[in-house]
Amino acid sequence: MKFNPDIINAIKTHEEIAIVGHINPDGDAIGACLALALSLSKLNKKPVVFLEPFGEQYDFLPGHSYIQQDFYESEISCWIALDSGDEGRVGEAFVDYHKAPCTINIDHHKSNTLYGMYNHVDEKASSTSEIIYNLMEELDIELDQDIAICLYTGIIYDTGGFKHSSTGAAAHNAAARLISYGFNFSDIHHELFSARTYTNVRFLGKAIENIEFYHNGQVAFTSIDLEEINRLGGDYKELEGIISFVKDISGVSVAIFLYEKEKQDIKASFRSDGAIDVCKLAAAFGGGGHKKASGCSFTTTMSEAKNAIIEHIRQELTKEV
Ligand SMILES: [Mn+2]
Repeated sequence: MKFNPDIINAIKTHEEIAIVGHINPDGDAIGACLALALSLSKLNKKPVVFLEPFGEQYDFLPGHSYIQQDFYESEISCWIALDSGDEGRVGEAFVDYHKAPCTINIDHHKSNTLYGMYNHVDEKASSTSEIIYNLMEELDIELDQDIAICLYTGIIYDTGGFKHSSTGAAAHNAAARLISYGFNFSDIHHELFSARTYTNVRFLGKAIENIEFYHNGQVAFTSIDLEEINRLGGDYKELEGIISFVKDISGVSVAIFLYEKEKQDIKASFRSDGAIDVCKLAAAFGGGGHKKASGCSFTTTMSEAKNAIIEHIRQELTKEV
């Protein structure tokens, strides 16, 4: 999908550019933000990346020096939001984003609300990193090893290592070119998909112990509350990967994972094999994502959030019969 020339012009004309990824950033958001910052600096621009803190597994990514946490009252006139489906996903940085005279929104989520002045939402792309790869081509920016590492990381994160249905020929073609820059892609796959901290394994054990099945085992629900997180001695950033483990159980069509970030601040993730559209499920509670992977937040207790979700799924499943 071609970029609107207005987006290309905006990027070319602004010197200082703020790049923001979604809250609780994942591999695609981090990879896309850092790749874009590295590319813009090759055009002699001054990029700044706003990202919330993220897990140590991404320490190997180049471009960390562009990251700033403090964005308030930023005077930067051109803002680019990446991989963020709506204003809420941009998080607190939206205050400054919204004030800027030029706002660009680049994403691949179908549920994107087109909140930017210029919007480039390519739902056929596997990841925002794949879109940034295309953007670099349109901006005539030469790839290098550092950029390739960031983009490759984003693409494999969102495609689950080229196995999700979102993976297209374009993702493989981009990856083929990226690995020609000669980095250790096996290490990146390991870092993203297999390496686990001991705390993460303990969280996983707890989550598995907590699983409850509904609808003849088609729906698997699990959760970890704040007390359990504190007792196991870690924090919520080490909860990655639990949802896909639950989804992998034979016979499970829909997996639900809830954790309590703080009291009355519940984060929910959903995975589906397509039997129900979890993007719609998340949207019913103010969230978003994709048909097979999505998420949302609740400002309720864990059991209220759980009951609301289970009831919604019950209605969806009985509707289809
Ligand atoms: Mn993404």
